[in-house]
Amino acid sequence: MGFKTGIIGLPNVGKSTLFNALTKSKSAQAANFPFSTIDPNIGEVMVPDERLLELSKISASNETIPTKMTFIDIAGLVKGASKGEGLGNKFLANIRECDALAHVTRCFEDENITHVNNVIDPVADIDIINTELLLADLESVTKRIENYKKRGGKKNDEVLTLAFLEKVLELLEAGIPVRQGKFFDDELKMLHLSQFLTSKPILFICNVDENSIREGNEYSKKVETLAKTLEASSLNISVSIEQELSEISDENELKEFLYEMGMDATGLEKLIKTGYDLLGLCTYFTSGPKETRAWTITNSTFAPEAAGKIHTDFKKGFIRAETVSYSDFLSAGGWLKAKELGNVRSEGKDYLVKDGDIMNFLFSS
Ligand SMILES: Nc1nc2c(ncn2[C@@H]2O[C@H](COP(=O)(O)OP(=O)(O)OP(=O)(O)O)[C@@H](O)[C@H]2O)c(=O)[nH]1
Ligand SMILES: [Mg+2]
Repeated sequence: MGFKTGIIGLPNVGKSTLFNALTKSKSAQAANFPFSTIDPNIGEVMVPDERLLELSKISASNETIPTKMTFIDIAGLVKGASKGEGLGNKFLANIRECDALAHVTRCFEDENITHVNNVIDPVADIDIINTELLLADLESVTKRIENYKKRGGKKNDEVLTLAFLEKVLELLEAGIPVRQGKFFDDELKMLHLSQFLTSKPILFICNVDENSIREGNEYSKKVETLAKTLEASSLNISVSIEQELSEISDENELKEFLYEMGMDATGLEKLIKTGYDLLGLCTYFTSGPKETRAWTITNSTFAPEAAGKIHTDFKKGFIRAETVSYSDFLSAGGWLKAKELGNVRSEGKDYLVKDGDIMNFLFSS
């Protein structure tokens, strides 16, 4: 499974409708009552990338395979969830499995669509959810500290872990999400393993009405300001526009529709782009007559690790990688000419793969 982005938010704000539009499916029930989602809906979305199609054309590939991103539509959360209110803990466990969170906020007015708190106030809504995530982390870190103290371990790593957990506790008690803490390298490793809910990268999605898609509205502007103070990003998406877009399969028709709405990209494209930036992800390619394929890696991935995305044998038996940049590959018109021009480099295991690189891994089996 690819990188997992969890769609979270208050009940009835449009999470499942967005999920259906993104995954071009009707698999999630979307309905005008709170808690219509109970079990999470999981769907994969192909990551659109124009470079992939260009490469495939050049290599005359039989197959073109995009990389994918996974979205998880999670049940709505209400005040008291960390204490089991609403769908409580079940919901929190679903969030724990995600790599990043897309927090949908209601920034549209429509008196026919119920708001659980009866007033449109996305800043207050965000505060409710952030508080619940914070309380859930607080509970889990307190439990872990108690366990460590009970065991009374004196080994170096146990002492370090306890110190780390106490640092996390201090942050949370001050109402600061773990994501905003400053950690040293050795603490970052522990942080990665700890899976705190407030340490996950977060993106606020302002679900605005159709007329506000270009400029946003008074609600989305407030969310934007708040996101900055929380060191997070925000994105305006009109879920109802996305719903309409998802039903258009013809490329030209889609472009025309976007043009008419004054949009330069679909919400899905914007969401994926922001998601990649947020998670520090990039894409490399493999390209030949059999297939052209995109692979997702994190920035600062060494060549053997990147090779391991394709197959563990590629990583184990890694010898070296032939590498050419996207623009060189394009201007040369393929592997052969790029080699002739001296644009194909031979890189070893210390090479950090760059976004857009076309890679050919040499390995021993
Ligand atoms: N007017 C308007 N209605 C919307 C929009 N997005 C969703 N809705 C409606 O809001 C209601 C709730 O949408 P859902 O997608 O089920 O909401 P949810 O966040 O998944 O709700 P839960 O699963 O209960 O937490 C549905 O009736 C949708 O049609 C929107 O952009 N504009
Ligand atoms: Mg739902």
